[in-house]
Formats: sequence, structure tokens, C-alpha cells
Amino acid sequence: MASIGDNSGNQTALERQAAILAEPVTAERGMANAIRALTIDAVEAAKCGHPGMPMGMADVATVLWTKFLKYDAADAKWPDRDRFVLSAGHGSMLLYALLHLTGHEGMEINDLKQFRQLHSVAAGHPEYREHPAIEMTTGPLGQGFATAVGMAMAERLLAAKFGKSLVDHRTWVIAGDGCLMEGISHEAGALAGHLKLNKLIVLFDDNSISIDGGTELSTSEDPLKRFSGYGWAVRRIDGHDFSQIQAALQFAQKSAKPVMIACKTIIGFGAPSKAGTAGSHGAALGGAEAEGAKRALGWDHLPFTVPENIYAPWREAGTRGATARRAWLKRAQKHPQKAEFERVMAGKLPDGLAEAMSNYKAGLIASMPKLATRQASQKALEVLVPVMPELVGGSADLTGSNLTQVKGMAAVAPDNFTARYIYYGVREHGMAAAMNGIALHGGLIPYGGTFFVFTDYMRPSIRLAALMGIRVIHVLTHDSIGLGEDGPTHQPIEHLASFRAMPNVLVLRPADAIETAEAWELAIRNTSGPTLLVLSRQAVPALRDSANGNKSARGAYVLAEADGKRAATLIATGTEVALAMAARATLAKEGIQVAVVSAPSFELFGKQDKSYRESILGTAPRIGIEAASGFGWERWLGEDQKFIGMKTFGASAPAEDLYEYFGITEAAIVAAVKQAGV
Ligand SMILES: Cc1ncc(C[n+]2csc(CCOP(=O)(O)OP(=O)(O)O)c2C)c(N)n1
Ligand SMILES: [Mg+2]
Repeated sequence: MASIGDNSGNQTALERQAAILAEPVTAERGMANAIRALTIDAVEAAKCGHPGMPMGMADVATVLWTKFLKYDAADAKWPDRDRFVLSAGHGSMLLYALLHLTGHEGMEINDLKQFRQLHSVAAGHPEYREHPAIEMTTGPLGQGFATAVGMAMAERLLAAKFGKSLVDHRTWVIAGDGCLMEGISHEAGALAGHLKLNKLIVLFDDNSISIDGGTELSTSEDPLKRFSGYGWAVRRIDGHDFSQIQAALQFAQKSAKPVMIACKTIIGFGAPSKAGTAGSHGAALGGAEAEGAKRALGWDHLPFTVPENIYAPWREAGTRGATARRAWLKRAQKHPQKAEFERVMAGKLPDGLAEAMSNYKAGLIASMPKLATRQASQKALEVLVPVMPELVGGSADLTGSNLTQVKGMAAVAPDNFTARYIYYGVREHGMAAAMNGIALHGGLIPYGGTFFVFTDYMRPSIRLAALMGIRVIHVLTHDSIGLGEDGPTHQPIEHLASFRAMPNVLVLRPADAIETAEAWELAIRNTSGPTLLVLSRQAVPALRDSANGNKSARGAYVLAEADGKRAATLIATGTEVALAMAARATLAKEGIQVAVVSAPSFELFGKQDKSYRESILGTAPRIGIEAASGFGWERWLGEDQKFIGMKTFGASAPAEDLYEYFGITEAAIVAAVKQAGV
């Protein structure tokens, strides 16, 4: 059995490699070898990294980047470029070498020499924003693939809106065995097949090797059969045969279905003994093996040196799209929807939004409705959706519970991409990744719903959204024990704390309809990370008597000041703010005056200056109230203060009984205030 560094299992791979290398080096192979040599050099210099995948996929990538991919190295952000996603992000040197060779500014030879060093654009895994041509951060296997599905959806949605003359591009993915073993590949693949995303093309690095050894250790599946079951067109080719690669990519461009091409490759192609083994996956080849690989490839140049006769055709490939881009720019200039296209691609908000929302909020103040915050969210969407054509909604099969759909939002379907509502199916992870892809593509703002507890199923994608700093909006209803009878499996307890711990996630748990409207405003204006709208199933009374400004924007504010000196400060979020208000009224009758602070967002409150925070929190004893784990509340309460919330999982019962049972009641708050020594 093969294991790391052991080449006993790769005899056939080595024989196959020897046969290929016995043939004269063609111009294309020479170009591909430049990727291999740069990969070897960068990984040797860093003394770590993943040489196997770039060496294996260099031939496929060369054909793609010199003949098929639509891009112009002079403008990595050309809106109508093809998107290229390296889902197998550990093979980052493949992307860096391609960007360098094709003449992308900002990926110079010195950057490759800095591979994996602090502040290098050539980070261990591709990082979004490190270089404009890096379409997304990859590394967690499967994420790139699933995000690419969202990019391909965005292309269809925008093409339906603006027409082919502005939007007509493909999404190409390189995915490995690992990406396809991950569960998310099922959700994403099934969704793409259902929507017939025929401009999505996945090049599967079918090398039958992962870290632990041969894939036969852990899988017997034929991914092509699986994907053809999803409605994909599939092909199997020799990933080192240039004419087969070219023919497959031509076929892919004509497909009416999404395409998966399994490219049979040899991992670490060229390495004399480690090729075809897990030994080439994730460690520097080492001096002798690296030398041997270059010799076998016929590469006779100093490290980090590419001869001009190889640079030249690569640079030419980098300018291949220039004519198409110029023609596109001309068309865009004359396009009747030019201004709108530029607005949405820049992520700018439309005129009329602020006014529509302030009218809506004024109406709420006039009517003071008692609503579940999920209902209030739907009402906000009824205002937002008509004025924001870039909003694309959806839910993971909980539309009627999340209340994410509003009138006029038809279902996106293979024959209807003018619609704006995506039925993601029971695929939370696939949804969250696709939403990332929609946001990354540009031109659209995705929101999607599920129960808050099922963020557990989408956490890796939310984390990537936070890391990349992109605008996605999660509508997360049924936010506490208040959902009642469905019981502890459905009652999120630790989720608020866990997302408050995740950097760059904006968590908002509004208390009433006005705060929910404010939360939506904040979500839409949060261009630098994901927003989680954490909403209730059960109704809450209207608490605010003014809608001036956006009070939630400061994270926490005094909803009701004490009548006189504060005996205590009650700090609550979401549905528990109403409880705090009730306790305040009861205490006032006994002559005890307390303030109520509504704290819809810890992140935003944490960003305020100290004097604001101190003015809100006050010096009186503090009591925190939230139907969730108290983990993290010390931040506002300090060590010794009282927290009224959850210490265990919830239970199945009517909501009122649960609040009573777990002691999250008006009476408990009143008692806590009295205990605090008032
Ligand atoms: C979600 C996730 N799990 C585990 C890893 C660690 N990891 C990185 S590469 C890899 C093996 C991937 O195998 P494959 O995709 O076949 O890549 P190859 O070895 O062929 O380059 C693993 C397990 C990861 N990056 N992401
Ligand atoms: Mg593999």
C-alpha cells in the first residue's frame, strides 16, 4: 500500500511518465514546463508548499490559459472576463506561475521568490485581494468549486438582465480529488446541474492521489457517474495529451450542460521518483529530486529563470483577450443600460433607497406593529426588493419560515434567469458558497435564508466570506428557544457567541420592526463582510417611538433611560429586549428605576469609542439578558455581573413554557435587579 513518500505504488505512473518524457519537448510542453520549474523553485525556496498539483496540471492549465480562457492581463477586473477558480487551492503556485508568465502586473519573479512569506502576494493559498486576478480565496477543499457555481449563476442572471453584449463569459474551475470528495461538491454539483449552468466547466485533476496516499484507500466512487447523474456533461481525457485537452475544452464550450472533464494526470509530473505519489503533494521535492525533475523535463535554466523564447508566447497569451476587451468597452460605452451596469458592478446603492426606507420606518412608528422580527424582515424586503434590482434572494427550502420571498420575485430556473429568487433546496452549505460566488462575481447582492441553528452547515462558507470581506446577507430565523416545540436540535444556543468570535462577521439581532429595518440597512451598507440577521419566529411588540437616524448602527444604545439615577442597567438583544422593558416597568412601580439598553450588535458596539460605550453601559450594576449562551457577555458585564440566559441546550415545549423553565423571565430580571443590591 502506498504511503507518503513511498513510490512502490506508482510504477505505472512512472512508466507512463517515462513514455511521455521520451517524446521531444513540444512548444506547449515547454511552456507548461515553465510552470513546473517555477513551482519547483518557489517551493524549494520556501522549503514548503505543494509542488505536485501544479506539476500535474501544468499541461491542462497551459491549454486553458493560452487558448480558451477569456482574459486580458492588462485589466484583471474586466467585468466580462472568464472567471478562473483554483478550487484545489493548495496548488497555488499554478495560479501564481500563470499570472506571472502571462504578464499580470503585481506578480513579478520577485513575488514568486517570496512565496509563502509574510505579506507576499504569493501566499500559501490564493488569497482574494492579494492580487486582482485572484478571484477568490481557496484552500478549504470544495469551497472554490461551490463558489464557482454561484459565479456561474451570477453570469446567467446578469446576462438575462443586461444582454449578451455586456455579459457573456464562462467560469472555469480546477478541482482535485479532495474537492470532489467533500460533501459540498454534491450540493453545488446538483444545483448547477439543475440550473443547467452550461458555462461552468470543471477540470478535475484526476490524479488518484491525496495526502494519505492513493485515493483507493478511501474511495471507490466514479465522480463522472455522479456528476452525470446531476445532469452534467462529462468527459475523461489524458491530462498530458495536448490534443485531447484541446478537444475536451472545445467540447466544453459547446455544451448545453455544466461540464466536468476528468483529466487523468500524474501528480508531480517530471519528478523522477516522487511523481505519481503523495510524496509530491505537499512538501518540497528536495535538492536531488528537484534537479532530477528539471533534467527529466529538459529544463536547463537557473532557478527562477525563464528563457525569452518561453516568456514570449506566454506574454502573447496574456494579451490574447485585448481585442475582445476593447470591443467590449466600445459596446459598453454605447449600451443603453451602461449607467446601471456600472452602478451595480461597482456595488453602489441606488437612488431612492434611503428615501424608501425612511418612509417605511416612519410608517412603522405610526402603526407600532407587533411582529416577529422575521416578519419585519419580510416587510423590509418588500421595500428593498423593488428599489434594489441587484438583490437576489433565496432560501434553503425554508422560504415560508424565513420569509425571504416577496411579491414579484419569480423562481430562478434554467429557462428563467430574469427571475430573482433562488430555491437553493436543502443545501445550506451549497447556498452559502453560491452566495459568496454571486457576491464575488459582482453586480448582485445575494441574501439567503435558513434557520439560525443550521449555520453549522454553512460555517466554512461564512468564514470564507468574512476572510474575503464580501457582502453577503444571511437571513437566519428561529433564533432561540423561542421557536418552541421543534426542540433543542433546532434551538441555537451557542451560535451567537460563536459568530461574535469570528472576525469580520456582522451579527445583528434586532428587537423589533424598526431595529429590523435598521439591521437591513446596515447589512446592505456592509460592503466588507457577511452580515447575519438573526431573527425571531415569535412576535415582539414595537419598542421604539422614533425612527430618526439608525440607532442600531452604534451596536447598542439606551432604549429607555432610568427615570432618575440608574439603579441598574439591563442589557438585552432581540426578543429579550421586550422582557427587559416589561421588567423596567414593573420595577418602576416599586420605585426602582432601571435603564434598558438594546444591543443588536456586539461588533458595532465594540467599535464605538470608549466614552460612548461607558455612557451607554453606565456605572450601575449591569444585567445581561439573551436566550443564548452567556459566553462573551463578560465583555459588557465584567466578571461579577448577572447574566440571564442559557446554560444548556434547549428543550421541546411551547415557547412560553421554555422561557419559564429556563428562567428567562420578567420575574427573574426583577429579582436579579433586587439581588444586585438595590
Ligand atoms: C476541507 C479541507 N480538508 C482538508 C484539507 C487538507 N488538505 C489539503 S490538500 C488535501 C488532499 C487533497 O487531495 P487532492 O485534491 O487530490 O489534491 P492533490 O494531492 O491531488 O494535489 C487535504 C486533505 C483542506 N485543505 N481542506
Ligand atoms: Mg489528487
